[in-house]
Amino acid sequence: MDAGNGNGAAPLKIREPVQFKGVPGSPYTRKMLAYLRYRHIRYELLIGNQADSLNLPEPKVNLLPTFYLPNPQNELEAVVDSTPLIRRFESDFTERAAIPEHPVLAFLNYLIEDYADEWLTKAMFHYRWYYDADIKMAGTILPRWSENQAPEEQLQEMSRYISERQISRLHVVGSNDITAPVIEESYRRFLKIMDSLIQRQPFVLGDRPASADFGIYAQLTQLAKFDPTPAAICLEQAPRVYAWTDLVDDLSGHPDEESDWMSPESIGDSLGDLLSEIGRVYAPALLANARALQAGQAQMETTIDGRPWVQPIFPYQAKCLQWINEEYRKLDSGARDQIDAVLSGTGCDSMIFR
Ligand SMILES: N[C@@H](CCC(=O)N[C@@H](CS)C(=O)NCC(=O)O)C(=O)O
Repeated sequence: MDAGNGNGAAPLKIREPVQFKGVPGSPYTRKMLAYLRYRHIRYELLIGNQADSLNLPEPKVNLLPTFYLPNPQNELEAVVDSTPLIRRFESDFTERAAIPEHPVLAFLNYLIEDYADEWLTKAMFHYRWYYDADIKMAGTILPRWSENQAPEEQLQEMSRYISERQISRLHVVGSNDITAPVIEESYRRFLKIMDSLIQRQPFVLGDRPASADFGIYAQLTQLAKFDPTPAAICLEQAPRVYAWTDLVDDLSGHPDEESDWMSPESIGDSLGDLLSEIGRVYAPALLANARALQAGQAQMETTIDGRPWVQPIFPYQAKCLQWINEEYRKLDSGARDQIDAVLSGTGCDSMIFR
């Protein structure tokens, strides 16, 4: 009945071309596009309302990008969330892997990808909807990405609607007048760290790109390339990062030698500063969020980088903390010891529950 899939437990292998819905202003759409290009996986991107006429299923949570993939019954199902999606692609397509086999590198890749997806995106959303020049830019262009032929009046109405809605949601990611300096200084430190990292090696984990690169790139497609305030900062302070974002866009011609992953011995020197930045800002945010959720509070109040941080709790990010720990528990004791040594003193060690 279901193409020989027996008890129907496992989803069927992904078929090409893989269809998904997305827009250029969605960092996670860009993450998946660049990932698929590097992996040589054929895709069809359904932009804006192109998916509407295709009678495709709806996801449980409406997020972009939305992928349409076979379920165990060989029916198309709508699937969201780039991080697990990438793991599913990695298991169905083996050439040009974007997750290293070495367990220590794979764990660090997971952690850095998660930081990019969940923390760097705060800077992206903050800059876009906090400053007038950025609000004007996003308000003007976002509606045109999905309805470019609509009458001007309708576009202006959409622009007002989107801007008001997103500005009213700034607090959801923790952007407010109290946290703005924490977010902005963290963005500037990240740029500096990334600029010197990619001067030493082209990608986070060596000479070939990993999913962490696609996660970082995703936020930079907006921060460095679209929103005027953070783009000017990037151009001024980290031109190498500005250029890197263009390069990661299409790595279809980049070689994929197994020996191109960095050696685990050089992790401390290469990634120490980035891990310390993650430990400085993202670790306390995840921990305070999990504590507040557990205590049944609606809001978390903590100190990040020596300054107050207030934000409504974010149940998804409590899961992020659990998933980081699941990744850690998958490791054997030798790999755990290596991770412990690398994370020691970075602040990231506080995220691991032993
Ligand atoms: N964790 C998800 C996040 C996806 C996400 O948040 N997408 C945004 C657009 S970039 C979205 O669809 N937000 C819903 C909305 O704006 O209503 C992933 O990695 O794919």
